Amino acid sequence: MNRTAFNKKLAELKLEHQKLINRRNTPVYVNGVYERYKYPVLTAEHTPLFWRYDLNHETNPHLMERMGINCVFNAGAMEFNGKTVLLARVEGADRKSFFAVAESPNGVDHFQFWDYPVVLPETEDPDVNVYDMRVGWHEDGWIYGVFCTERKDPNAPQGDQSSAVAQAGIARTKDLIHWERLADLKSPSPQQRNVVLHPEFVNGKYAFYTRPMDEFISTGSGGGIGFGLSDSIEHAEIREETIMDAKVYHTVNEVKNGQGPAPIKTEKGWLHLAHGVRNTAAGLRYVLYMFMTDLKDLTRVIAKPAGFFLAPQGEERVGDVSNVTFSNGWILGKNGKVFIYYGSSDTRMHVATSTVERLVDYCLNTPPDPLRSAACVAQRCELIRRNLEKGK
Ligand code: M1P
Repeated sequence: MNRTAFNKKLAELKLEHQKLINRRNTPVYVNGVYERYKYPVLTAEHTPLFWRYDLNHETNPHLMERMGINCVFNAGAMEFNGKTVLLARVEGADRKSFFAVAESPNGVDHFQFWDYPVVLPETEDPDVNVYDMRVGWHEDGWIYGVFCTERKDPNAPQGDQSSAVAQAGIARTKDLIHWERLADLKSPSPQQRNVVLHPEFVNGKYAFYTRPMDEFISTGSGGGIGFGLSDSIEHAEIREETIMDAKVYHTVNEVKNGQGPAPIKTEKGWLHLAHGVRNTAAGLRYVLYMFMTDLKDLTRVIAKPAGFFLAPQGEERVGDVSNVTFSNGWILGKNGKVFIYYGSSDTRMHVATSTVERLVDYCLNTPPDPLRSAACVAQRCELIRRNLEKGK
């Protein structure tokens, strides 16, 4: 390509990219509990062109994408300097994930990545892959990022290039640019994923939601959302893990589950968003569900509506790992508005909005799972009877 053609093509690419960033997003009514939005808020195409292309005609005369981005998903979320920021999981064409900050003025569109991705320091045992950061302020004054760090299983038999060990990595920052890496969390479980730092001290200690697992994919005996305390954050160690929300046969979390973002404190209890995984003939299905815990005893579940809160729909169903919705970020905004960020099928990011009032109502007044078809029918008949008595 000569220089003129190169410049013309580059101008076209820039225009298309800018159009995508500036695209307005609109809410779509769903079910009264939340609004989904028409467009994903982040995709691989949202990443800056200068992350992917060599923009120099001399070294890249064909204007080829040199370092592709595969997908952008499972982002942590927080407010920072008056903006909504997502700590996105960006996966390169090389399969490695890294974190990058994208900010928006309103939380639903115009998300734009900062110029550089997060440069995350390593520990003495380097991470092979890092992903799914939960990010937020702790009352100790730091912003913490807790994420999954994955390394090859040192005990994998020769020739096995896929067995891995997952642990919780911890880093802290004040500006989302300079990060201090702390020691990985130690816990009684051989593997951990979906570990989340509670935003407040509990009995003067750091509190974590955990997800103990025997193996990398299957949780084995370790299923359920756990909870544990650590004296230190620099060398975090949980000696005792309490399972507070176990996996249950024939539910949306029969295979495994995991805490989503850090819970939101309300007058009636802590609001939790989590993902649950069930088996299907087509593979695992990941959906979001909610529950509430007691304000004093953080391990006591006080309400848990039956089934899923949000499940993959339309294009959300398809991607690198299809039939997945996964959330590790939400933000409590002004006037009790809640922005729920979720990844679909390990490919892109979406937003749904609700309010604390609606989410608490959903949790406290939606019937729990009665665990048997006959009991479910009885529940539904009761709703129908009440509605018909009111003349529909
Ligand atoms: O591929 C689906 C999800 O799988 C993992 O979640 P879990 O640990 O509950 O199985 C994570 O890798 C997550 O990022 C991914 O979306």
